[in-house]
Amino acid sequence: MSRIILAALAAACLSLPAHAHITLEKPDANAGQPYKGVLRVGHGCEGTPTISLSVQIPDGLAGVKPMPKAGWTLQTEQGAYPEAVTVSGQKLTSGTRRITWSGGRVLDSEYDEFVFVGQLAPGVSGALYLPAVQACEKGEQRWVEIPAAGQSARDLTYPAPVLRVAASEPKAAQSGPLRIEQAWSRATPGGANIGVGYLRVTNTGSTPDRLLGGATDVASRIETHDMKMEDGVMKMRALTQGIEIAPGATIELKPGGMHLMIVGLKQGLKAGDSVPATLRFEKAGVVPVTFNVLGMGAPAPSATPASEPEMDHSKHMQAK
Ligand SMILES: [Cu+2]
Repeated sequence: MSRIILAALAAACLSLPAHAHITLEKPDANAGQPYKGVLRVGHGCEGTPTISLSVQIPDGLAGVKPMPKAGWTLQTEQGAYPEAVTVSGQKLTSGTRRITWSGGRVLDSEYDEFVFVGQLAPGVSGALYLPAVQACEKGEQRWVEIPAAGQSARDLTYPAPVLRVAASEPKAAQSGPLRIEQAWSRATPGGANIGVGYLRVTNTGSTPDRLLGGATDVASRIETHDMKMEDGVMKMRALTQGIEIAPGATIELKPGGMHLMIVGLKQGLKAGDSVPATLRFEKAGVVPVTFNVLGMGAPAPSATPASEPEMDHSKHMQAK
């Protein structure tokens, strides 16, 4: 029994060299949001005390301010951003690109934290790396390695601290009284020439409108469709009259119900793709929209009941 626990502990230690690395306390953040970075230093270099820590600020992290530390000297390097970042209505074109805390002393047996605050640009997503250099009384450790494509940070000896940023929700498209939200699609299996489109439309006006279909460069056309039970079988049919949106109503196109059919795909849709398209309404006219492509069989981004029947696209492809 105790041998099993020891073995498990040993395995955990082997698979988690991260305890020795310089890491961010909060490795996940959201685009367009403020971020407080806490760099954690849990050891020195070869037993000698840490006397300085320098961290590079990645593109997409703007308006950075370091927190001073008693007993440490603070230095920053300023520089231009590759793209201006708007922070609370203010356009920032440059700011802190490197922070160095020096002159203090953290023993190898001690732990310390180095803190800054900043703002993540609205358009940023994915991994942001903050290469850090830890100088000690003897030597330095350069936490600057960035994993190559397909490589894990675990394979690296000195991985740079990483911040994983989740993309912000795309803003709702508003066209006159119509509000279009959460347009999404699903990855298509190889060879499929048909895809789906889902979204939510709210009519905030006082007259009804009608979604008639749409267009996109990646396919021949976009049709409005519905699902219907016929003799116990779920069947899909084209809604040739479109989909009416009554004043004040919200229509949700979702798996198992009314949906958009992206017909005649020129190439497969891959998870992570953004598909620009236009929707055509009877009154509002042509409205641009972007479909975020989720995984094959992904549920709607908003919580919808899981009991919805799946549509069968194979039949539909034969019926074209
Ligand atoms: Cu369909």
